[in-house]
Amino acid sequence: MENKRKILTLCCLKKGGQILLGMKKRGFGAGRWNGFGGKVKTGENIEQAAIRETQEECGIEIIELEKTGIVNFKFEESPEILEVHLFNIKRFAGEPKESEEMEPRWFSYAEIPFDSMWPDDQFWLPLFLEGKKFKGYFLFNKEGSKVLQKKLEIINEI
Ligand code: 8OG
Repeated sequence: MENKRKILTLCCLKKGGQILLGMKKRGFGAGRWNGFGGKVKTGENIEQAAIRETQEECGIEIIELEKTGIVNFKFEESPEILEVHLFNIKRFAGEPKESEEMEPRWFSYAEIPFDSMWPDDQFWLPLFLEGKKFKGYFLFNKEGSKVLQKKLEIINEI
């Protein structure tokens, strides 16, 4: 059977040795710290979706962003592939503020709460923090609590 593919965005912001994460308050991934993003809507491109979602979720206006990764996720026994385009926010305006969906907070790199994040993040987030570009594939169990298979490759260009 042909796998269905859903395109999503994920934006992360580094500043002064810290990373901004948001606690997802509702919906898919609720209770986990994550970057900002979501589904690409009809009529917008992937970058426009990334900018819109970040503004909606934490009030930050992205001025410049750079794609640094593409990661495909699949859940065991589901045909759907989530293709997540990961962006580094290079320039922005405004201050992070809480929204209905997310509660933002700055973390030093040593305090990143990996135990309360998607279980794949511990593998690729260190590469992101080092400024590397990468592509990856993660297969989760049905509940999304464990990584069953992983592929992660550093690349020069996306
Ligand atoms: O619109 P919604 O909030 O449902 O979008 C889901 C967000 O979660 C989107 O930003 C992409 C992101 N996301 C996944 N899977 C994973 C994952 O395994 N790790 C991380 N860090 N983010 C993920 O869809």
